[in-house]
Amino acid sequence: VAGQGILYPIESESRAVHYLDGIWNFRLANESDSDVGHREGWYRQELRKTGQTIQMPVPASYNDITEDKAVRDHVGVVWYDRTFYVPRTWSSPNMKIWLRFGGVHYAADVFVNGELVVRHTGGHIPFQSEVTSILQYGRKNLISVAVNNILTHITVPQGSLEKLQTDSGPKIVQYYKFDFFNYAGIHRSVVLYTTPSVYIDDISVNTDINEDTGVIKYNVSAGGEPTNHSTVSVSLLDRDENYVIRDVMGNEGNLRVPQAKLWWPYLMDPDPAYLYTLEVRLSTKDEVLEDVYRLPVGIRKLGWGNSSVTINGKPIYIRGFGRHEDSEIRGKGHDFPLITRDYNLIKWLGANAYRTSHYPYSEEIMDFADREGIMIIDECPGVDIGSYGFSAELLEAHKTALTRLHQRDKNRPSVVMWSVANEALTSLQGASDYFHAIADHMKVLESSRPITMAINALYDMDLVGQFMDVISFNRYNAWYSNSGRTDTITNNVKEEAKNWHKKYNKPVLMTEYGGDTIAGLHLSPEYIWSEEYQAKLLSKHFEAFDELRSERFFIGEMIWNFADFNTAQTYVRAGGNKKGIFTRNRQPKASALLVRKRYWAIAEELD
Ligand code: GCB
Repeated sequence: VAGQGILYPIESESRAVHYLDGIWNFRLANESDSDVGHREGWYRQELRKTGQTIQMPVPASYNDITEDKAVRDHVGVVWYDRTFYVPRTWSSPNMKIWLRFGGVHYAADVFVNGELVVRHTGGHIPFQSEVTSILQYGRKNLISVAVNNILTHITVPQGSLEKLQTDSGPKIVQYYKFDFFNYAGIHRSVVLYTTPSVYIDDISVNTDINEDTGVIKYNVSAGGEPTNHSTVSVSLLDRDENYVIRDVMGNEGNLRVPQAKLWWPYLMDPDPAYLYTLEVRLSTKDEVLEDVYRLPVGIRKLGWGNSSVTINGKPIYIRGFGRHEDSEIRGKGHDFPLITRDYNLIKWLGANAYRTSHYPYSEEIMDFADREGIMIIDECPGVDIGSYGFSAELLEAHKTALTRLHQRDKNRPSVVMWSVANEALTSLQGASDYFHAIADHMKVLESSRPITMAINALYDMDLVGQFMDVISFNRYNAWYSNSGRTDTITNNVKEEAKNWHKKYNKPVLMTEYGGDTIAGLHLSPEYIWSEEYQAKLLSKHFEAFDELRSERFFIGEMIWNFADFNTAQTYVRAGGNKKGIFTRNRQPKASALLVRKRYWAIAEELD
């Protein structure tokens, strides 16, 4: 449907991109009167004229930038603004200008030159608005953004607002059950970009393999006012930019690529992550410019059954972890040096996969996965769903979150599974109908990837595994249960995996296990919170996995977590969650070396 696309803003001969990242002005709205800025019209003029502002980087979470607890722990609305210029040359009846946000947590109201241009809810997904008629060309423009971090019983994820009696009177506090800090702000890039007035709104690709021929099924939709005279043509280029297929007409069809180079995960092939480029052209017979968009395409085929998930016909064995978008100072803000180092560490470990626990990660992070051959279990923000009840409104919000995630990531070869939730309360009454509806929704959106969900209910209590294609389970043996008793791990893990398989007859994956570890704390014989303990805890799991690997249904292992990360303040967290095999600053703990040895050994054996 036209107007639904959210293609990544790329430059081309028909498109210019202008980043609005940098230092913006910033102001908190009063916690006890969150509406004050809206009511008083703070967006009608520069924020500094309505009160005192401070400088705030974009992209970044605002929480850890200052020395002020009121900023870190703020509940409700904050305001950002900046001014910018738009070149006079952008003013043309043949051009449209778009304002696009990669992600703002949690809800955003965006104003340009005092006019509301878009409202969006859902902290991890891009949104945009056409602003052609609102901009002032060759003159100064003002952009103002009100960001609200409040989570309720019907947001995804859920949270709860409660009143706390403090020494200075009652205060509203945000509570949530999930185990990561509710960072907020303009987390990803803000861009202005141009398209011709009739433009490529969306592209969908789906790939298949027929012997050694790759098949790319594509669909292009146009936006603006496409007339009968507008035509779509597509071409395919190989990695060296040679045309493989040229100028096929039509907005949908199948491209056949003889002797196709397939997209393989990291290490399953000496030349993993092969990407073609689909070059899409939309032209009209009028004066309007031709639009050109280039989309990377990996040709691969997924399959799944009762005991395996396959890629290009070969069963996959997942070796990876759960992660977070999290780092010092910037919180959940996008940062190229950080994500580049993360991928270097992932490859250094010999890992081949991770889960985007517990929300969609930035598009830039996903691009790396496509280019490096890292398989992604793409998780929607449905973490701890049901903690504050299941309701019809929640279900709608959850479906919307899945629709948008799918819309954004549907073309990515790296995405090998959708995860519809993490640790929902799946043994509660109500969970069954709820997740039946969620699974149906996902299957309508798409049927070419398996769906899963990270479950922590006990296998005999769970009500929803029946709706999934792959059973993922999280379990903290010798941490939350039997702390200190690493001698209970191996058997428990083996038994549990087998029981899940017995119950549902589906492939089984362990998506979380681990223990908190303070880097530099050494206690021997191993004792909880020490580096020695983490290494022992992981190695006891490895013993279970090695035995399970001979059982065909067990398809992978994921450590919790890749790196330490920040959480809400509680007495079970020492400066955040410390279950990383890397510190928050991405330096290895002893366990990282152990994992590296294991993942490379498995790669050599299986890939
Ligand atoms: C879990 C959650 C994850 C937590 C982890 C922990 O089960 O899925 O979000 O961080 O446990 O460390 O407690």
